[in-house]
Amino acid sequence: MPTDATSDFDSRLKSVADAIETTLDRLLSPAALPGEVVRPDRLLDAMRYSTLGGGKRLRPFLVVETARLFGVDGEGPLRAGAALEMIHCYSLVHDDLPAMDDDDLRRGRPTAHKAYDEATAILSGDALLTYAFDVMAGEATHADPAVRAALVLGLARASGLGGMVGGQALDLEAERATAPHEAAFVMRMQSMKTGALLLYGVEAGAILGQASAAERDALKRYGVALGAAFQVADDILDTESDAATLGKAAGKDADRNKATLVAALGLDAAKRRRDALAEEAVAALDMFPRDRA
Ligand code: GRG
Repeated sequence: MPTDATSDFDSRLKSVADAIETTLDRLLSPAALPGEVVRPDRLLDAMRYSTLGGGKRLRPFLVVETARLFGVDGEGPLRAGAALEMIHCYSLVHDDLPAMDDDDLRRGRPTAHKAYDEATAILSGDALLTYAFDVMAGEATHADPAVRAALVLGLARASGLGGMVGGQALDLEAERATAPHEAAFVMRMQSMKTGALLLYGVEAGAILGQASAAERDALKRYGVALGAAFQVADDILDTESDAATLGKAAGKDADRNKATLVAALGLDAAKRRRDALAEEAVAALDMFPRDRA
């Protein structure tokens, strides 16, 4: 039986996801391109394929709900959330490629390189990455250019060398190593690979809301703990679903030296770590009104 708090959370998540779907659909329509260019229809189609109609939209949810804490809503947070989701979707498209995870399915449908072809999948990821910055820097995201510059800088840092892409590179390198991975390394790598974009969702909302230094500090502690909890939870789900299927899905990953907290600590300790991180995240929000945070 859902409690009032969980059903309220679920209905907010659904309403933000719907608004983000509409925003992405509009931003990725042919009308968004300047009239003088020859429209690369197949590329645009592949970008829409990988972006629309799926996903929990958790990162945009963090942008929209954090901005809302400061009374900011409407077009700005939706554009910032959509830009962040474009980066997330590009990372999934590239992560699924044969050179990386070589996956056939994503969000219950064929992956982009299966539905189109490898070159189109690579280019659609590239175009989503660059278009995200176009959207974030646009005047409709915020009237103040200093706010837009802070949003763009934060997004670049979260998604690049010191964030998601760097974390992915460390993860691939770690898999090639033969020694088991220390929990501290796994946490640092995952804070870059997955945590950076989740944390940035919260930070973008705080930038749009022009939060105080103390508020940003609390939100950062929340975002760091949430990102870590999310990744441990994902590792736990992976382990449990591999154990349940015990065959095809597990077979593909069976001989990989995966850098996960489940591998470093064991399943029970990983579950305790996940629960402690979730509590830490909630406690970091103490200074905000409980009903909205
Ligand atoms: C290839 C540049 C590059 C980066 C890849 C984030 C990442 C780095 C790869 C994604 C692969 C993956 C499974 C990462 C673990 C984190 C995770 C569970 C991502 C999926 O995020 P969700 O659950 O997905 O928010 P939806 O589909 O709901 O958006």
